[in-house]
This record gives sequence, structure tokens and C-alpha cells, in this order.
Amino acid sequence: MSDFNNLAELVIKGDYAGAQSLTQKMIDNGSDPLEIINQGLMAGMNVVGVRFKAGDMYVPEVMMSAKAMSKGIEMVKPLIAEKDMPTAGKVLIGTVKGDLHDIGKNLVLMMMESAGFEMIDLGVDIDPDTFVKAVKEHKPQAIGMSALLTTTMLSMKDTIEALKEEGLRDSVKIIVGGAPISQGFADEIGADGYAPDAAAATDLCKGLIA
Ligand code: B1M
Repeated sequence: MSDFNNLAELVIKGDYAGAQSLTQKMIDNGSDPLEIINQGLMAGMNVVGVRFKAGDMYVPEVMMSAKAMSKGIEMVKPLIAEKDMPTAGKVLIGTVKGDLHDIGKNLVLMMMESAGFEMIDLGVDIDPDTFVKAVKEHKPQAIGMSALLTTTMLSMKDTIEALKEEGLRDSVKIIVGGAPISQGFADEIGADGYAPDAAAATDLCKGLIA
């Protein structure tokens, strides 16, 4: 097996120490940093995304894989010019106002980062004004909102209304998710899309931004 395949395999297994040491070996041997990312680290994470979607991998395993991938990326990133870093687009993500649940949101973030999105994490308990300010500051192509409580999901609607008031609604795609959210709710509040899980959120964003 090539070093690239071995690296992808270490990411799939969530072996971050192994991924770090093989990444270092590949850097020392002069492998192209972008190829290390694309053919090793991200290739592994793509498999994880597919397996997670199919129910063959679970949240803790995905988190370990994402950690392995991030550790490797941290090592090769300084070797790549900023302009050459692969990016699928810039996405802001946050858990809505009043809601402190962030495990699912972080999983979405990690999965999307693995797919090459530049992710800006606003954190939890994010009110509509903070989303609006962040859109003005970062000019993302998409916003992701997460809610786990039936009492907080309406804040997604308020955020979309706030973006409309500021004339920013059409500048970004909006995706929503979280346990109480459904496609019907997403349609009702005027979001561009709903995703039931992190892998689906990644695919959805790829489609919307492309
Ligand atoms: Co809370 N909690 N919690 N909780 N909690 C739930 C959500 C609840 C269903 C438990 C229950 O009663 N059975 C219930 C909500 C009931 C409701 O509204 N219908 C509940 C409650 C009531 C509360 C409190 C009010 C409890 C209290 O204090 N009385 C309180 C609220 C605090 C607040 O937010 N203001 C509270 C607090 C907490 C903890 C702090 C203890 C902790 C959160 C820790 C943390 O996140 N850092 C917690 C937890 C852990 C849970 C449960 C047990 C697990 C949630 C979780 O992390 N799931 C949850 C019960 C349950 O779901 N079984 C529960 C794993 C995670 C990977 O899944 O977040 O669904 P999930 O994310 C999925 C998808 O939804 C999707 O992708 C992920 C998978 O790939 N997804 C997106 C998520 N965001 C997305 C965004 C997208 C796309 C997809 O696009 C942007």
C-alpha cells in the first residue's frame, strides 16, 4: 500500500498519533503537501463520511477520525501558501440563541472542514445580531444553524428575518439542522436547506455553494 493509502487508513481508524508520524515521514521524504492532504488525509475522511452516513461508523469514531485528519493538516498547512489551500467555500456555523448543545454542531463543523470548507465557528447561544455581524465581517458563502431544543428552533427564523432586514439574505445560503428540525420546518422559515446529519450537511453545502 502507498503512504497515501496508509495515511487515509490511519484517518479512518482515528489513529491520530499514527497519522501524525506518517505525515511527518511523508513531509521528510518530500511528498507534496497538497497531495498529503488530498490523497491521504481528506481521502480518509471522505470514506468516514460515507460510512457515517451509512450507519457503519458512530459519532465518537468520526470525532477521532476528524482529530487524526486535523492533526495532519496542522502539520502540512505551514508548508502550503494560503492561496493554494484547498477551500470549498467559507461557512459560518453556530448553535442558535438560548441553546448550549454543541456536540452535533461540532461534528458538522469537523465533517465540513474535512471536506475542505473554511469553517468559522461562532459557538453556542448565538443571537440573530451576532450572526448578522459575523456575515458582514466574514462574508461567508453559507451559514449553518444548529438547534437541539424545540424552544430555541424559532431563533433560526429570527436570524433569517434579521439577515433580510439588513439586505444580506441573498448573499448567503442558509442551512439548518438539529434533532427537532425537519425539511418542513426549514421550508417554512425560508432556509435553503436542511440536513439530518453531518455528512448530509456537507453534501448539501457542496451542492448549494457549487
Ligand atoms: Co440536552 N436536551 N438539555 N443537554 N440533550 C436534549 C436535546 C433532549 C432531547 C433530552 C431529552 O429530554 N430527551 C431535550 C430537548 C427536548 C426538546 O426540546 N424537545 C434536552 C433538554 C430539555 C435540555 C435542557 C433544557 C435540560 C435542563 O437543563 N432542564 C438543557 C438546555 C440547555 C440549553 O441548551 N440552554 C440541556 C442541557 C444539556 C447538556 C448541557 C447537559 C448536554 C449538552 C452538552 C453539549 O452539547 N456540549 C445535553 C445533551 C448531551 C443532550 C442529549 C442527551 C444529546 C444531544 C447530543 O449531543 N446528541 C439530547 C438527547 C438526545 O438527543 N438523545 C438532549 C449527539 C449529537 C451528535 O446529535 O446534536 O442531534 P445532534 O446532532 C446530529 C443531528 O441533529 C445533525 O447532525 C448531528 C449528527 O451528525 N445536526 C445538524 C446537528 N446540528 C446540525 C446543523 C446542521 C445540519 C445537521 O446544519 C447547520
